[in-house]
Amino acid sequence: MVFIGKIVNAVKQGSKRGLKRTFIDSLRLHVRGGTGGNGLPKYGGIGGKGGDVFLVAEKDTKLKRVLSKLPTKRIAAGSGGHSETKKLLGEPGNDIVIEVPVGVSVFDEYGRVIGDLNEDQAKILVAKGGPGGSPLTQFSGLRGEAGTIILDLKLIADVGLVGFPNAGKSSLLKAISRARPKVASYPFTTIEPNVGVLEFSDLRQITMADLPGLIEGAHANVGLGHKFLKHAERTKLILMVVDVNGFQLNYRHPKRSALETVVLLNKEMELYQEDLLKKPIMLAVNKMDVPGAEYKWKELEASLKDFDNAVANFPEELRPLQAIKFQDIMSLSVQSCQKSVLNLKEKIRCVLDSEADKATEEEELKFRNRLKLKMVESGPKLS
Ligand SMILES: Nc1nc2c(ncn2[C@@H]2O[C@H](COP(=O)(O)OP(=O)(O)OP(=O)(O)O)[C@@H](O)[C@H]2O)c(=O)[nH]1
Ligand SMILES: [Mg+2]
Repeated sequence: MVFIGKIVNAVKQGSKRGLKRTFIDSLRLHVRGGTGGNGLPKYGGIGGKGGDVFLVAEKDTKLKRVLSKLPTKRIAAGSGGHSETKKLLGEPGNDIVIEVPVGVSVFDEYGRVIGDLNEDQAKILVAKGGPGGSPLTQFSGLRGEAGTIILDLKLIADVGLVGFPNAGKSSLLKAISRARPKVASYPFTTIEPNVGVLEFSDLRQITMADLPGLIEGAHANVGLGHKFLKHAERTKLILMVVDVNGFQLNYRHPKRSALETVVLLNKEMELYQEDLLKKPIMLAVNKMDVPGAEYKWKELEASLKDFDNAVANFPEELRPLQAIKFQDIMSLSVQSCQKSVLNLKEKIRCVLDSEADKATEEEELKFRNRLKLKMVESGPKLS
């Protein structure tokens, strides 16, 4: 109990830095393209172009490694060579290629998107080198582009686990994949996301990200805040995990029933980004092995059948504007019922497969409509 108190205090008192030290998911860099080399007016020589700065996505790297590889956060590509009598065309400046993890979005300092690096080896230009001196520039080489860029890493996983602390999210990932996240009986055990792979007998693989626990008030940066919810943005399915016994952070906080935790998670997700609620969301109610769980589950199940109504009866400050429409709701015991875990694994696959089918149908429909339109415009005229 004393330990829980310490953790909670550490989190509350803003010494979160200590907890989050190991995981970097955002990085600010200053990039500058090289200056173009000067031309040689006497002989019409053209200066070399300044080098460019690129980012390239690399499967196995981490933002932390990017930082440790760079000598400084100010990166400048090489300048172009000047035009010389012996070499009228100046040498181009050296490019710089920075390897970043797959899943990085790049923004400029005003928050405008420069590009997304969602696939291995995807490459974007972040600072163009200046042109070499030529008659257009009175033979002086021009400066390259320069500016601050922000790299923001969002994990790419098919499924994102969202829940209050201690609900058993990491235990589930451990039981369902080969990942070995830390599991413990105090809140905020997971302080950085982990990704595991669910393997099926037909070699199909589904990735699942275990995210740090959310608590009520996360939108106001309570606990670890909303920070990690951004990783749920790119998942195809959100799996909400709740403890059938509910949750209480400590004696100073209200005890929340399982239904209340579902509603509060609904609200926190909505406050983070309404669009998250448009994704397919499944609910897994865990710890069914504890005494009295069956009764609590029956009660919860009844309320979830008419979730809109259950939400409407909540006080305004806890109530989300929009109640989640769950794709599937199930109870399980990660710790003592392997069968329930396997059942969940299959259901996850079913939901993802039916989502993929829906997307394919939509694509086909769009394609057929485009084809029809073309036929009307340029096909044979039928009277
Ligand atoms: N009785 C019971 N305990 C469980 C079950 N699943 C997990 N636990 C226990 O619940 C505690 C919390 O489990 P975690 O997997 O660390 O929970 P979490 O949701 O990842 O927690 P945070 O990382 O703090 O957000 C651990 O002591 C687990 O052993 C279950 O099915 N039944
Ligand atoms: Mg955990």
